[in-house]
Amino acid sequence: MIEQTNFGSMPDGSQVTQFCLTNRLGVSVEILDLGGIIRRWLIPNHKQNHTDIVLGYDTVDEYLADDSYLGALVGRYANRIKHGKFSLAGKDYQTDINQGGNCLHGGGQGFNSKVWQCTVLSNSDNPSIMLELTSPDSDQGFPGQISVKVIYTLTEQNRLKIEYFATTDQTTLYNPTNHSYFNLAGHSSGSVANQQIQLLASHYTPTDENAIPTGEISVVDNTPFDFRTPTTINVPLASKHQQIEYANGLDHNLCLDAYTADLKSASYVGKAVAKQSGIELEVYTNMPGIQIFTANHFSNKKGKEDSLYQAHQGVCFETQFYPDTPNQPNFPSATLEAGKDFYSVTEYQVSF
Ligand code: G6D
Repeated sequence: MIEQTNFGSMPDGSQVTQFCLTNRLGVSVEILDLGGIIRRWLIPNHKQNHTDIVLGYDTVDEYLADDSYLGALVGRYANRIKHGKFSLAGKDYQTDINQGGNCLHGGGQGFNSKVWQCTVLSNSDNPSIMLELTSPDSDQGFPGQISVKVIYTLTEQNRLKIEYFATTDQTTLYNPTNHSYFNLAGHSSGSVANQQIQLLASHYTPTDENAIPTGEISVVDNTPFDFRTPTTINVPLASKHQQIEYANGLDHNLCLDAYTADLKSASYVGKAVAKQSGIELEVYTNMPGIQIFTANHFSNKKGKEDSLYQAHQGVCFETQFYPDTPNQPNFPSATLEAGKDFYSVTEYQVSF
Protein backbone atom coordinates (compact mmCIF):
# COMPACT_ATOMS: atom_id res chain seq x y z
CA MET A 1 0.00 0.00 0.00
CA ILE A 2 1.18 3.55 -0.74
CA GLU A 3 -0.24 6.69 0.89
CA GLN A 4 0.62 10.06 -0.68
CA THR A 5 0.52 13.20 1.48
CA ASN A 6 1.64 16.81 1.03
CA PHE A 7 4.81 17.22 3.08
CA GLY A 8 5.42 20.92 2.43
CA SER A 9 6.59 23.42 -0.17
CA MET A 10 9.86 24.42 -1.78
CA PRO A 11 10.88 28.13 -1.65
CA ASP A 12 9.36 28.59 -5.13
CA GLY A 13 6.04 27.24 -3.84
CA SER A 14 6.26 23.87 -5.60
CA GLN A 15 4.91 20.98 -3.56
CA VAL A 16 6.94 18.29 -1.82
CA THR A 17 5.06 15.00 -1.57
CA GLN A 18 5.62 12.14 0.88
CA PHE A 19 5.01 8.54 -0.23
CA CYS A 20 4.45 6.08 2.61
CA LEU A 21 5.11 2.50 1.46
CA THR A 22 3.60 -0.11 3.83
CA ASN A 23 3.78 -3.88 3.49
CA ARG A 24 1.49 -6.57 4.94
CA LEU A 25 3.76 -7.02 7.98
CA GLY A 26 3.22 -3.43 9.04
CA VAL A 27 6.65 -2.10 8.08
CA SER A 28 6.43 1.41 6.58
CA VAL A 29 9.00 3.53 4.76
CA GLU A 30 8.24 7.23 4.16
CA ILE A 31 10.00 8.67 1.10
CA LEU A 32 9.93 12.26 -0.16
CA ASP A 33 10.12 13.32 -3.80
CA LEU A 34 12.55 15.95 -2.47
CA GLY A 35 15.94 14.27 -2.78
CA GLY A 36 14.37 10.79 -2.69
CA ILE A 37 14.80 11.20 1.06
CA ILE A 38 13.94 8.28 3.35
CA ARG A 39 12.33 10.25 6.20
CA ARG A 40 10.95 7.55 8.48
CA TRP A 41 11.33 3.74 8.54
CA LEU A 42 8.82 2.28 10.98
CA ILE A 43 9.30 -1.21 12.43
CA PRO A 44 6.40 -2.67 14.48
CA ASN A 45 7.40 -3.41 18.07
CA HIS A 46 5.84 -5.45 20.88
CA LYS A 47 4.58 -2.30 22.63
CA GLN A 48 1.90 -1.96 19.92
CA ASN A 49 4.00 0.90 18.58
CA HIS A 50 6.72 1.46 16.02
CA THR A 51 10.48 1.95 16.17
CA ASP A 52 11.65 4.57 13.66
CA ILE A 53 15.14 3.38 12.65
CA VAL A 54 16.37 6.36 10.58
CA LEU A 55 17.28 9.93 11.53
CA GLY A 56 15.41 12.72 9.77
CA TYR A 57 13.52 15.99 9.96
CA ASP A 58 9.91 17.18 10.07
CA THR A 59 10.07 20.06 7.53
CA VAL A 60 11.24 20.91 4.00
CA ASP A 61 13.24 23.87 5.30
CA GLU A 62 15.25 21.63 7.64
CA TYR A 63 16.09 19.29 4.74
CA LEU A 64 17.08 22.21 2.46
CA ALA A 65 19.35 23.59 5.20
CA ASP A 66 20.81 20.16 6.01
CA ASP A 67 24.55 19.67 5.47
CA SER A 68 24.37 16.05 6.59
CA TYR A 69 22.19 14.56 3.80
CA LEU A 70 19.87 12.75 6.23
CA GLY A 71 18.18 9.94 4.25
CA ALA A 72 18.97 11.53 0.88
CA LEU A 73 19.79 10.18 -2.54
CA VAL A 74 23.23 11.53 -3.40
CA GLY A 75 24.58 12.42 -6.88
CA ARG A 76 26.16 12.84 -9.31
CA TYR A 77 29.12 11.72 -7.20
CA ALA A 78 28.77 10.41 -3.65
CA ASN A 79 31.71 11.21 -1.38
CA ARG A 80 34.59 13.44 -2.36
CA ILE A 81 36.47 14.51 -5.50
CA LYS A 82 39.74 16.19 -4.57
CA HIS A 83 39.50 19.93 -5.22
CA GLY A 84 36.58 19.11 -7.55
CA LYS A 85 39.07 18.52 -10.35
CA PHE A 86 39.24 15.58 -12.74
CA SER A 87 39.92 14.75 -16.38
CA LEU A 88 37.68 12.64 -18.58
CA ALA A 89 38.12 11.73 -22.24
CA GLY A 90 41.00 14.20 -22.53
CA LYS A 91 39.13 17.18 -21.04
CA ASP A 92 39.67 18.80 -17.65
CA TYR A 93 36.72 19.60 -15.39
CA GLN A 94 36.14 21.69 -12.29
CA THR A 95 33.06 20.95 -10.22
CA ASP A 96 31.45 22.98 -7.48
CA ILE A 97 33.53 23.03 -4.30
CA ASN A 98 31.25 22.73 -1.28
CA GLN A 99 33.18 21.21 1.63
CA GLY A 100 36.74 21.58 2.84
CA GLY A 101 38.06 22.64 -0.59
CA ASN A 102 36.66 19.52 -2.24
CA CYS A 103 33.50 18.45 -4.05
CA LEU A 104 31.29 16.50 -1.62
CA HIS A 105 28.20 14.56 -2.71
CA GLY A 106 27.88 16.16 -6.13
CA GLY A 107 28.33 19.79 -5.08
CA GLY A 108 26.28 22.36 -3.21
CA GLN A 109 23.16 21.79 -5.35
CA GLY A 110 23.38 18.02 -5.68
CA PHE A 111 20.60 15.51 -6.31
CA ASN A 112 19.55 15.63 -2.64
CA SER A 113 18.30 19.21 -3.10
CA LYS A 114 16.11 18.54 -6.14
CA VAL A 115 12.42 17.55 -6.34
CA TRP A 116 12.32 14.35 -8.42
CA GLN A 117 9.42 13.23 -10.63
CA CYS A 118 7.76 10.37 -8.74
CA THR A 119 5.59 7.59 -10.22
CA VAL A 120 3.83 4.86 -8.23
CA LEU A 121 4.82 1.52 -9.81
CA SER A 122 2.99 -0.85 -7.44
CA ASN A 123 0.41 0.12 -4.86
CA SER A 124 -0.29 -3.34 -3.50
CA ASP A 125 2.11 -6.17 -2.58
CA ASN A 126 5.75 -5.08 -2.73
CA PRO A 127 4.86 -1.35 -2.92
CA SER A 128 7.20 0.47 -5.28
CA ILE A 129 7.87 4.02 -6.53
CA MET A 130 10.14 5.33 -9.29
CA LEU A 131 11.90 8.69 -8.93
CA GLU A 132 13.29 10.40 -12.05
CA LEU A 133 15.63 13.35 -12.47
CA THR A 134 17.49 14.89 -15.39
CA SER A 135 20.72 16.71 -14.54
CA PRO A 136 21.73 19.04 -17.42
CA ASP A 137 25.19 19.27 -18.97
CA SER A 138 27.62 21.15 -16.66
CA ASP A 139 25.31 20.81 -13.65
CA GLN A 140 27.64 21.47 -10.67
CA GLY A 141 30.47 21.31 -13.23
CA PHE A 142 29.92 17.69 -14.31
CA PRO A 143 29.93 16.94 -18.06
CA GLY A 144 26.96 15.61 -19.98
CA GLN A 145 23.22 15.51 -19.45
CA ILE A 146 22.43 12.51 -17.28
CA SER A 147 18.97 11.01 -16.88
CA VAL A 148 18.65 9.03 -13.67
CA LYS A 149 15.97 6.79 -12.22
CA VAL A 150 15.78 5.30 -8.75
CA ILE A 151 13.25 2.60 -7.90
CA TYR A 152 12.42 1.98 -4.24
CA THR A 153 10.60 -1.32 -3.54
CA LEU A 154 9.49 -2.48 -0.09
CA THR A 155 9.05 -6.24 -0.29
CA GLU A 156 6.68 -8.42 1.74
CA GLN A 157 9.83 -9.88 3.34
CA ASN A 158 10.78 -6.45 4.84
CA ARG A 159 13.56 -5.73 2.35
CA LEU A 160 13.95 -2.23 0.89
CA LYS A 161 15.44 -2.56 -2.57
CA ILE A 162 17.03 0.55 -4.14
CA GLU A 163 17.83 0.27 -7.85
CA TYR A 164 19.75 3.01 -9.67
CA PHE A 165 19.53 3.46 -13.46
CA ALA A 166 21.20 6.15 -15.60
CA THR A 167 22.13 7.12 -19.14
CA THR A 168 24.19 10.06 -20.34
CA ASP A 169 24.71 11.87 -23.65
CA GLN A 170 28.41 12.51 -22.89
CA THR A 171 31.02 10.60 -20.92
CA THR A 172 30.57 11.60 -17.27
CA LEU A 173 30.84 10.32 -13.71
CA TYR A 174 28.02 8.64 -11.79
CA ASN A 175 28.39 7.40 -8.22
CA PRO A 176 24.97 7.36 -6.49
CA THR A 177 24.11 6.31 -2.97
CA ASN A 178 21.51 6.72 -0.24
CA HIS A 179 22.69 8.55 2.86
CA SER A 180 20.39 7.15 5.56
CA TYR A 181 21.61 7.28 9.15
CA PHE A 182 20.42 4.13 10.88
CA ASN A 183 19.76 3.75 14.60
CA LEU A 184 18.17 0.32 15.11
CA ALA A 185 17.17 1.20 18.70
CA GLY A 186 15.19 4.19 17.41
CA HIS A 187 16.21 7.50 15.86
CA SER A 188 15.93 9.36 19.20
CA SER A 189 17.41 6.61 21.42
CA GLY A 190 20.91 8.09 21.66
CA SER A 191 24.29 6.78 20.51
CA VAL A 192 24.75 3.68 18.34
CA ALA A 193 28.08 2.99 20.10
CA ASN A 194 26.71 -0.11 21.86
CA GLN A 195 25.27 -1.57 18.64
CA GLN A 196 27.20 -4.04 16.50
CA ILE A 197 28.20 -3.99 12.83
CA GLN A 198 29.72 -6.53 10.49
CA LEU A 199 31.22 -5.71 7.06
CA LEU A 200 32.82 -8.31 4.79
CA ALA A 201 35.72 -6.14 3.69
CA SER A 202 39.39 -7.16 3.94
CA HIS A 203 40.66 -3.78 2.74
CA TYR A 204 39.87 -0.09 3.13
CA THR A 205 41.05 3.17 1.54
CA PRO A 206 42.96 5.31 4.07
CA THR A 207 42.59 9.09 3.73
CA ASP A 208 44.54 12.22 4.48
CA GLU A 209 43.35 14.69 7.12
CA ASN A 210 40.83 16.10 4.59
CA ALA A 211 39.10 12.74 3.96
CA ILE A 212 40.75 12.42 0.53
CA PRO A 213 42.04 8.90 -0.18
CA THR A 214 45.81 8.50 -0.35
CA GLY A 215 45.39 5.96 -3.17
CA GLU A 216 46.42 3.05 -0.97
CA ILE A 217 44.20 -0.01 -0.63
CA SER A 218 45.20 -1.23 2.82
CA VAL A 219 44.41 -4.40 4.72
CA VAL A 220 42.05 -3.98 7.69
CA ASP A 221 43.98 -6.51 9.83
CA ASN A 222 44.98 -5.01 13.20
CA THR A 223 43.13 -1.76 12.42
CA PRO A 224 39.83 -0.30 13.75
CA PHE A 225 38.32 -1.08 10.29
CA ASP A 226 38.26 -4.86 10.66
CA PHE A 227 34.51 -5.60 10.86
CA ARG A 228 34.73 -9.09 9.38
CA THR A 229 33.29 -10.40 12.62
CA PRO A 230 30.45 -8.53 14.41
CA THR A 231 32.06 -5.63 16.25
CA THR A 232 30.60 -3.23 18.80
CA ILE A 233 30.85 0.26 17.32
CA ASN A 234 32.43 1.81 20.42
CA VAL A 235 35.56 -0.30 19.83
CA PRO A 236 36.70 1.63 16.70
CA LEU A 237 35.29 4.87 18.11
CA ALA A 238 37.58 4.52 21.13
CA SER A 239 40.64 3.81 18.97
CA LYS A 240 43.54 6.28 18.84
CA HIS A 241 44.38 5.19 15.28
CA GLN A 242 45.38 8.16 13.13
CA GLN A 243 42.52 7.52 10.69
CA ILE A 244 39.95 7.62 13.51
CA GLU A 245 41.57 10.78 14.87
CA TYR A 246 41.39 12.43 11.42
CA ALA A 247 37.62 11.81 11.15
CA ASN A 248 36.78 12.00 14.86
CA GLY A 249 35.16 8.59 14.38
CA LEU A 250 34.33 6.29 11.48
CA ASP A 251 34.07 8.02 8.09
CA HIS A 252 35.82 5.63 5.74
CA ASN A 253 35.34 3.62 2.58
CA LEU A 254 35.65 -0.15 2.96
CA CYS A 255 36.45 -2.32 -0.07
CA LEU A 256 33.80 -5.03 -0.27
CA ASP A 257 35.13 -8.56 -0.79
CA ALA A 258 32.03 -9.63 -2.76
CA TYR A 259 32.65 -7.11 -5.54
CA THR A 260 33.52 -8.09 -9.09
CA ALA A 261 33.26 -5.78 -12.09
CA ASP A 262 30.52 -7.96 -13.64
CA LEU A 263 28.46 -8.32 -10.42
CA LYS A 264 24.86 -7.50 -11.35
CA SER A 265 22.91 -8.76 -8.32
CA ALA A 266 23.10 -7.56 -4.72
CA SER A 267 25.42 -9.70 -2.57
CA TYR A 268 25.44 -9.81 1.23
CA VAL A 269 28.12 -7.39 2.50
CA GLY A 270 27.29 -6.76 6.15
CA LYS A 271 24.81 -6.00 8.91
CA ALA A 272 23.99 -3.97 11.98
CA VAL A 273 22.35 -5.30 15.16
CA ALA A 274 20.81 -3.52 18.15
CA LYS A 275 20.38 -5.96 21.03
CA GLN A 276 18.19 -3.49 22.94
CA SER A 277 15.51 -3.53 20.23
CA GLY A 278 16.19 -6.90 18.64
CA ILE A 279 16.21 -5.21 15.23
CA GLU A 280 18.78 -6.32 12.66
CA LEU A 281 19.63 -4.74 9.31
CA GLU A 282 21.45 -6.67 6.59
CA VAL A 283 23.04 -4.85 3.65
CA TYR A 284 23.35 -6.26 0.14
CA THR A 285 24.86 -4.52 -2.90
CA ASN A 286 26.73 -4.93 -6.21
CA MET A 287 28.87 -1.83 -5.60
CA PRO A 288 32.61 -2.03 -4.78
CA GLY A 289 32.67 0.15 -1.69
CA ILE A 290 30.70 1.20 1.36
CA GLN A 291 31.28 4.39 3.37
CA ILE A 292 30.79 3.70 7.06
CA PHE A 293 30.03 6.98 8.80
CA THR A 294 29.02 7.52 12.44
CA ALA A 295 27.65 11.09 12.36
CA ASN A 296 30.81 12.34 14.06
CA HIS A 297 30.00 16.05 13.80
CA PHE A 298 26.42 16.03 15.09
CA SER A 299 25.82 18.31 18.10
CA ASN A 300 22.29 19.21 19.22
CA LYS A 301 21.05 18.79 15.64
CA LYS A 302 17.26 19.23 15.87
CA GLY A 303 15.59 16.22 14.30
CA LYS A 304 12.14 14.64 14.08
CA GLU A 305 9.66 15.10 16.92
CA ASP A 306 11.89 17.72 18.58
CA SER A 307 14.67 15.21 19.20
CA LEU A 308 18.25 16.48 19.40
CA TYR A 309 20.81 14.37 17.54
CA GLN A 310 24.30 14.09 18.98
CA ALA A 311 27.57 12.67 17.67
CA HIS A 312 27.36 8.94 16.86
CA GLN A 313 23.54 8.91 16.97
CA GLY A 314 23.38 7.10 13.63
CA VAL A 315 25.49 4.93 11.36
CA CYS A 316 25.51 5.17 7.55
CA PHE A 317 26.13 2.32 5.12
CA GLU A 318 26.63 4.34 1.93
CA THR A 319 27.21 1.82 -0.85
CA GLN A 320 29.32 3.50 -3.54
CA PHE A 321 32.37 3.58 -5.73
CA TYR A 322 35.45 4.55 -3.75
CA PRO A 323 36.00 8.28 -3.11
CA ASP A 324 37.91 10.43 -5.63
CA THR A 325 37.81 7.61 -8.17
CA PRO A 326 38.49 9.82 -11.24
CA ASN A 327 41.86 10.75 -9.70
CA GLN A 328 42.76 7.23 -8.53
CA PRO A 329 43.45 5.00 -11.56
CA ASN A 330 43.80 1.91 -9.36
CA PHE A 331 40.22 2.28 -8.01
CA PRO A 332 37.20 0.75 -9.83
CA SER A 333 35.98 3.33 -12.33
CA ALA A 334 32.82 5.46 -11.85
CA THR A 335 32.93 6.67 -15.45
CA LEU A 336 29.67 6.38 -17.39
CA GLU A 337 30.05 6.53 -21.15
CA ALA A 338 27.47 7.92 -23.54
CA GLY A 339 25.03 5.23 -24.66
CA LYS A 340 25.87 2.84 -21.81
CA ASP A 341 23.22 1.82 -19.27
CA PHE A 342 24.20 2.27 -15.60
CA TYR A 343 22.69 -0.10 -13.08
CA SER A 344 23.41 -0.60 -9.41
CA VAL A 345 21.37 -2.13 -6.61
CA THR A 346 21.46 -1.91 -2.83
CA GLU A 347 19.10 -3.77 -0.51
CA TYR A 348 18.46 -3.25 3.19
CA GLN A 349 16.84 -6.30 4.83
CA VAL A 350 15.21 -5.64 8.21
CA SER A 351 14.40 -8.38 10.70
CA PHE A 352 12.82 -7.93 14.14
C1 G6D B 1 30.97 14.78 6.56
O1 G6D B 1 32.95 13.53 6.07
C2 G6D B 1 31.54 13.41 6.26
C3 G6D B 1 30.92 12.82 5.03
O2 G6D B 1 31.40 11.50 4.82
C4 G6D B 1 29.40 12.81 5.19
O3 G6D B 1 28.79 12.25 4.06
C5 G6D B 1 28.93 14.23 5.42
O4 G6D B 1 29.52 14.76 6.58
C6 G6D B 1 27.41 14.29 5.59
O5 G6D B 1 31.40 15.67 5.59
